[in-house]
Amino acid sequence: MMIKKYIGSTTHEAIEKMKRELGMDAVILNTRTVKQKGMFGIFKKPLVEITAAYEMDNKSSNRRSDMEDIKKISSELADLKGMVEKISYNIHQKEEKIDPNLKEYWIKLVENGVQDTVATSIFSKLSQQVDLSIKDSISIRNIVKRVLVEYIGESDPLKVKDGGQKIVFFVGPTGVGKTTTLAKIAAQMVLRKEYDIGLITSDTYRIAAVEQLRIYSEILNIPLEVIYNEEDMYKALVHLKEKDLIFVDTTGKNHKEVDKEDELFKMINSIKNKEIYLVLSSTTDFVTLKSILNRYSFIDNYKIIFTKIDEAERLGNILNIKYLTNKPISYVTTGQNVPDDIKIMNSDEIVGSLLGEI
Ligand SMILES: Nc1nc2c(ncn2[C@@H]2O[C@H](COP(=O)(O)OP(=O)(O)OP(=O)(O)O)[C@@H](O)[C@H]2O)c(=O)[nH]1
Ligand SMILES: [Mg+2]
Repeated sequence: MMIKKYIGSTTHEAIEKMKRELGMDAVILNTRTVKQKGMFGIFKKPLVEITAAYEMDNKSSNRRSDMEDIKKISSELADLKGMVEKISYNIHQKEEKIDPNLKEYWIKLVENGVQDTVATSIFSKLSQQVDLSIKDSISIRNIVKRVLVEYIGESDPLKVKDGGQKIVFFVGPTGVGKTTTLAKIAAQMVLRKEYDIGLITSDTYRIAAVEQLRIYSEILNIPLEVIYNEEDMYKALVHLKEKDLIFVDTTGKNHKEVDKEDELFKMINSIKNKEIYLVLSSTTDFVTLKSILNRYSFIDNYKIIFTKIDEAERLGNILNIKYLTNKPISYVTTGQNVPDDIKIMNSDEIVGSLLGEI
């Protein structure tokens, strides 16, 4: 702290001088009157002297801005506290409505990313239908598992009727793993010599996309047709007419730009004996997934593949999305390796993970 004195003919004048030099942060320690110097000083009006204390290097203004920051942070903390209390109050209220026998399962599901509305709806129905109060805890656990497995449903993976042909489209958002997943399924079928397979790619948006599939077609020794428009598609189908399965890779699309009038969807629509896989990443949040599903809702018959479950923290979205769409979830993919990192969706395993058993 530094000390400085100011003299003025009035207190006001002395303070003004001090403020001009030291700003608003100086503190007045003392005020006193002093006689003017000189021979006739004795006859003159006395002057006012103030003693001011101040901090060097604007420390005091820093301190003030620190104080402001602290005030801001504590008001934000208070807001956050309010929000957390509101959320936990809401969750608590929602929990309250759950049959006490099911509460621990409800909490597990919600902790694992199942929407609380979905968990509540499933368990409300269950407790309306079954008197759980007369069941022991092991039976309740088994009932809950059976019910959840039923909600997740059958995987309904790819099959071809003897002598038939299927044209299988992989559509979905950018970068979710459409091409890799197509390659995994194709490679496994080639390795098992199960079906005779051909590939088509309409993803000519990037040269690298065609090359990616060309590499797989060469390794697997299966033909690849590159198509640029709808007419090319019909030509490619002639070239591949003897194949049991024709896999079609498509360009990843920002779901906000998906339009059913796109040439791709018109072409898909014109094809018979098809299966459409909507490929979704397990790492996408629920709100975005919901919006993707809305955008693709004009396709009536699709199945779902969930990719990248190895990267997801929680698998709740599998149940959320099944509940929302009631479409089969056929495959889950578990890593980048072709062809190994893919499994037919196993509802027992998913439920085990949702209940924290795996
Ligand atoms: N961790 C993990 N990565 C995966 C999985 N499946 C695919 N990937 C990776 O995701 C990235 C994108 O895969 P692609 O198959 O090219 O995705 P895409 O949907 O065809 O992409 P676009 O054609 O660009 O829309 C690659 O690095 C893949 O190796 C998976 O199950 N787990
Ligand atoms: Mg691709």
